[in-house]
Amino acid sequence: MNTKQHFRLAVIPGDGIGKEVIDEGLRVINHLEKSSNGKFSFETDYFPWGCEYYLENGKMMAEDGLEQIKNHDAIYFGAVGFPNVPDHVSLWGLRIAICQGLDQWANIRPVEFLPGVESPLNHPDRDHLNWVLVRENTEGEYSGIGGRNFTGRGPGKEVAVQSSIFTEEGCERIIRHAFELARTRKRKKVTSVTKSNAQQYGMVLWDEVFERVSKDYPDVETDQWLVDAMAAQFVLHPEDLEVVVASNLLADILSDLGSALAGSLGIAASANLNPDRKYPSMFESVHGSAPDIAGQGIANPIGAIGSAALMLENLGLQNEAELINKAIRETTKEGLLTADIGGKNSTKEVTDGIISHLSK
Ligand code: GGG
Repeated sequence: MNTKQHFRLAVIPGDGIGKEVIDEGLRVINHLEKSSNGKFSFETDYFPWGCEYYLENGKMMAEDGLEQIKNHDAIYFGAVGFPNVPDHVSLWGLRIAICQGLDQWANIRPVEFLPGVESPLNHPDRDHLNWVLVRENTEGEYSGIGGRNFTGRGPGKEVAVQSSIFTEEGCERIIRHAFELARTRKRKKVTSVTKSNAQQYGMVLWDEVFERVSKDYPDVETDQWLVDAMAAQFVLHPEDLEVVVASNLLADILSDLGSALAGSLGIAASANLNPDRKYPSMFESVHGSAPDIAGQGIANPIGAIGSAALMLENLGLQNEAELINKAIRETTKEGLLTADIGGKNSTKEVTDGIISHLSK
């Protein structure tokens, strides 16, 4: 438990609706801080990194950006990407640069079904479903190793190579993290997902590590799936899911599927953890910058506010994190909803609703 009561946050609003939803999360944090009677306080340092910064400076973040944020207690991140910069440039230049540079190797993405939120999932126990994706966050398919056009075979014959890296240490630490997380949950179950019938080196190594590590956790139920079958399982038998651990790319895809089943990407929160606590962890909603709705005041703030709750929990403020999560559920239950989840409310109205429930 962190006993420090004054926290320095590095705030990176980023692009598009990232800027809008981060303001809402900070409003919630400010409210809790004011009501805490001095129990805890926050100091925020803003970093204007993102696509606008790129267009002015030729890079997504400052040259010494990691140095500037690495001594903060946590990083609160909006979203990255805008149509004026290629997506792979913006993603690698900011979000992945931070996750890899600060060794945030565990990306935790809970899938929550909220009361009053319509879901495409027709399931008798829908309101009680919840599971969590544990995403390996620094290697795998995101190794960044590869190249294009190196054969010199001429127009129309370009070749691209994209390599994945699976290290035994990298697999082991994320798989252990999933098992430890499962031990804190009701059902105590870990599902490992790969595509090891086709990816015969890295993902076979992953499977072997999973089988070895699982022997240290005899109290935790396990199963292993191929990702294609797991995608169907998400839709057909989500009640069988508890903690789902997978590689960088596979868990990214499955977490979008999970949040879409829960109603919208707009409600999905996430934490990029450095569990070793050598560097700060980073908290961000799962959704992207949504340029199509940016600036209209209609973005769903719940993903960012839920991410703020994960951040407070990580800083040792468990009660406040629970208060936020409860307030989110009460707000959706009473029908205060943005358009992505079938409502007509604005970003600010939903946050106001959440803040009003914090005080009740
Ligand atoms: N807040 C999340 C965000 O900005 N996501 C951008 C994105 O495209 N992420 C892809 C990934 O995490 O692999």
